[in-house]
Amino acid sequence: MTFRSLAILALLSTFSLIGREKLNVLFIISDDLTATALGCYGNTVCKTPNLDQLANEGTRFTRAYCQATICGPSRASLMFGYYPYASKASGYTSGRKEVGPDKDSWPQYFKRKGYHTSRISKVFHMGVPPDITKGSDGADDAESWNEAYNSKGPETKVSGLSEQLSNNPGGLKKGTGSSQSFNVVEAEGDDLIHSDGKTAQKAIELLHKYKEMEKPFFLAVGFVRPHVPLVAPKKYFDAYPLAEIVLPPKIPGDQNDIPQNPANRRTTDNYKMDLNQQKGTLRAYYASVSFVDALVGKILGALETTGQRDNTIVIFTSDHGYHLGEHDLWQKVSIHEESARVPLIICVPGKKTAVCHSLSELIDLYPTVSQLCGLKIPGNVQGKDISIMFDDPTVKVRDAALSSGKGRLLRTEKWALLDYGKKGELYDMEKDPKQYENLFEKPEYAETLVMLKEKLKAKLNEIEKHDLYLNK
Ligand SMILES: [Ca+2]
Repeated sequence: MTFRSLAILALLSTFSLIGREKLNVLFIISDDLTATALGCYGNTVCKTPNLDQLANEGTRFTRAYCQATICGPSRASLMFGYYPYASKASGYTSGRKEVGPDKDSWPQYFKRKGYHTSRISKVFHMGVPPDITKGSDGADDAESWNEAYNSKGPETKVSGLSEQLSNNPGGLKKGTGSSQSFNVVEAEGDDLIHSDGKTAQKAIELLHKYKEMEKPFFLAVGFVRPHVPLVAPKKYFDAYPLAEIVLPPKIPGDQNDIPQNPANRRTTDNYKMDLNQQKGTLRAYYASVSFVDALVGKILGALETTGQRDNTIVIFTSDHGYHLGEHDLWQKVSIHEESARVPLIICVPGKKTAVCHSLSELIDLYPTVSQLCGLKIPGNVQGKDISIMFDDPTVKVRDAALSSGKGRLLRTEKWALLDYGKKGELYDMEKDPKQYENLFEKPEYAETLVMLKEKLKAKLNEIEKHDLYLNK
């Protein structure tokens, strides 16, 4: 071999190293999954061994918050890096038309920086179940991906034991239609009949393919469970006998100091659910969560067997939380803790395992993962780089987290202010982490309330002033 060909060979291997030296990103997002349902977040009934294992290997964030307690705006926010207030993205949108064609989404930015980006199923917003039964793109952003796949599934049209566990599915006020009722199917057959089963299978196929690829990958995998309808293979239901299901405690008068407004109307009373229906809903939700957990396990297994675990950042989260009967509330939209807090587990190669109690927001993912992958953080994104927390989980980057639904949540370490304009809720999260005693109208907390309202106002002003079209 001549000196020249040796030099070319060395140059080529350097180039291929540049590609593979960058960490890959495996981003897994579940739909409507509350942290309280996971074993690693303290649930003693719901079985989530694979996610518990991931938490043991990575950093588990205990105070991570979504920016909106509804699918569409939450996903638009985390995927484009803007608060819902700034982008005005709400409803059935990816966020693209609101932020404009010249802004990169999180994966699009990685794509422009040399990553191969791919999507499987619901990452940007999709209607569940309509977009799933059609196998359509939903409100996807095509510019973000090199390749994208939808996972068509039968949802409630599958054979199996079918039940409707809310007696008044369409009877709530506007905005809570039948797609949000508790339809349950204990499905016959295996995982692969379902949309999520197909999603995991496609993810495994791509991980095998990417093993040989020059470029690093950004693979986004979206599961649609435990979003309703609560359809999953029967074997996951069998793990939860109805008699073993325990509802959250029912405290007399618990609903009395919660303002009646659109944020808080998804109640047991409004859904007209008896005790067995409430337990049945919880059981079906747990079955759906265990289904997702098993599929996550399969994907992580493929990451391991293809030898890519050590050079891939793994992220697991959800678009928002969910109520499972706390305060007799169900579903999302509420800005109480169970609905606004999200599970967030991030496993970064080479970093120690940790539990991080510092406040963080889903909008922080875009800048943080950019930083971890050695990419300059775009100046226009509104989240914060929290990558330092992987070296020291006690570091605090934020003094408050902000979320929104039909109202706004300002969450500091000690306080939760749920602001609905004139009315509101105030909780001392150190003394009352389950949010039973609303202090909003108590005179002795008037000063605290003023302090928190000013903090919220300052935060919102800061977001409004942040010009979307500067600093790119
Ligand atoms: Ca959702």
